[in-house]
Amino acid sequence: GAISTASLSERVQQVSVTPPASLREVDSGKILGFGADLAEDHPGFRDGAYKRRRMDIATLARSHEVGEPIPELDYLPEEIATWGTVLRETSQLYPTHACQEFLHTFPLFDFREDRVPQLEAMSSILRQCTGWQIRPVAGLLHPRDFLNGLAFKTFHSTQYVRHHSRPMYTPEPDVCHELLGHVPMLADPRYCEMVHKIGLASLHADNKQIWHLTKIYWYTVEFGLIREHGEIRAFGAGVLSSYGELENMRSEKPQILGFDPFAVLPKMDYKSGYQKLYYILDSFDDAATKLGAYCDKLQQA
Ligand code: TIH
Ligand code: FE2
Repeated sequence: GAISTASLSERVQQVSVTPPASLREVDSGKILGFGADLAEDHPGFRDGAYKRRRMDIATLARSHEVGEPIPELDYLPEEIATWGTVLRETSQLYPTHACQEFLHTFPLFDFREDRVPQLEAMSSILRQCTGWQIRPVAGLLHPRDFLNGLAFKTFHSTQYVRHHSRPMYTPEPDVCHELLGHVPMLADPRYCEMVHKIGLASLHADNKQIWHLTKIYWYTVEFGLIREHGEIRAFGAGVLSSYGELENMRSEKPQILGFDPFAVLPKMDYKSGYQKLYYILDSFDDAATKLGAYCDKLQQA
């Protein structure tokens, strides 16, 4: 039968995704939100000095070239104080709330309350542990580009500090979230294997599949829990970087379900506070196997 023009162009669009051949071809400039553009409900919206600072840091990220060291930032006393508070408070909960992989790698980074770690120093430790690296980004990156970065063992990271008025929870990624939530986990080889699978699958994914992979990423890398000796522990970065979220995950409030990459996953939500639903893994190996099966199916589709 004849193919209508509409369905033909749809099909052309589906197969015309040209995946990046190297990290240089992954665009780090499509920023969806945050960065220097703060919404009205952002805690820093009425703070002019904070907004200017964010603008400067965003400009620095935009000028970074692949292969160059990440520029160092002289953090201001107020930013150091915020980082110190986040580190001090979350650290109190790690021994009882964080997964064993996190507790194992955390000391490698020598985190101190009086110094915000530099992304370049963190990146070089990661390179030695797992071969992963950090690339600076101005704000929340477009999901396809962000996921594609994972295929090249690269984690796009913000460099600014959350607003000092709300250290225990922020609706956006900031350097405290990247450093405390993501960096220690990216020093664990088994965990990295799972994250790499998501990245590789994203290279050839169409837009609908990118959306599902983003949700998979969200409910594992950002808000995932793992079962350990009958206890519920956090490995998701959004949990590990937020004192409030760590408490929330152990409270009676949220629903906790077993993770399945084939299942329909609910819409992501970070604007209305703590998560109402978390997914739990039995192990990273198990998750990598399941994700492998999902990615094979993607490639055949
Ligand atoms: N809510 C996290 C925190 O306060 O550290 C940051 C985010 C994680 C994921 C989206 S925003
Ligand atoms: Fe994150």
